[in-house]
Amino acid sequence: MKKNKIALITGATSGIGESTSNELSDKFSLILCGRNKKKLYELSSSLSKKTDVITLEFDVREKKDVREKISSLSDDWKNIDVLINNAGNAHGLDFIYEGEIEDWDMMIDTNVKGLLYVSKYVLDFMIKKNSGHIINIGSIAGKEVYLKGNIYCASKFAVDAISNGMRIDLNKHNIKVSQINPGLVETNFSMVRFKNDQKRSNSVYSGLKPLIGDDIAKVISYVVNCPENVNISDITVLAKSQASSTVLNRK
Ligand code: NDP
Ligand code: 8X3
Repeated sequence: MKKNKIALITGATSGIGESTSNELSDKFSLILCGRNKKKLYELSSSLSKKTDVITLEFDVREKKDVREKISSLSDDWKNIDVLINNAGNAHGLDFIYEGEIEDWDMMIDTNVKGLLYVSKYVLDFMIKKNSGHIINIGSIAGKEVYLKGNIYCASKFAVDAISNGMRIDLNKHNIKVSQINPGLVETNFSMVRFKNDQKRSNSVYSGLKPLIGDDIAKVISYVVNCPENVNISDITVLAKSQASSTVLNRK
């Protein structure tokens, strides 16, 4: 291995996950996970100039696939130091009485259950070696509920509870758990939420300077590179123009 630490990143194929993959390539060997085979190939080709990279292609909702892919890692690669649970999205922005059940399933299955499946199999390795660091990507939506945010907020509130629960249960196993809660970050997030409606997606960020994936990647890099005795347990990161989920200083 070119680098002596290993990070596994879910949702590495876009937005925050892609930026984080780039940012961590200086100090980590990388296990990049995603569903988009072409994008995984492109990322791995470019980053393998800087570090050792392998890719795992799976949908985090498919527990059998998650188990098979993670347990297929060679012993060297099972030695994961950092897990970044980033894969996730919002689907829809509707009053709860108008929401689509398929959107609800997608958010709960991906943001909550997917995060749990990946964590379960990676934790098997971390517990054995009595060390590790889990970074869960929460959201300001997991701290405040906003109009029509209902199920997306619920999924991120669940992540918040899971992060706290993990930190408590993993304490005796010498495993750090950190949660990073971004506010508005301009990625593919709104295009997914609004089902490729470019105009609606643009309106989320109009008149303000939102965060970008690289901003969050730098925070993640800081958190994972803290001294061994330091754990940043929970951090909310907002654009300067954002004061809360709904208070935004738009020009
Ligand atoms: P993007 O849409 O740009 O990236 C989402 C990533 O998650 C993609 O790589 C996507 O892969 C992957 N993903 C989604 N569903 C699955 C799945 N079922 N199985 C495997 N991978 C999946 O959005 P962001 O980068 O913004 O989002 C990353 C995380 O940050 C999410 O957890 C999101 O909730 C959180 N977040 C985002 C904020 C924002 O404003 N952008 C703010 C706060 C939190 P694919 O392309 O294959 O779908
Ligand atoms: C993404 C931020 O405010 O769109 O988690 O829910 S928000």
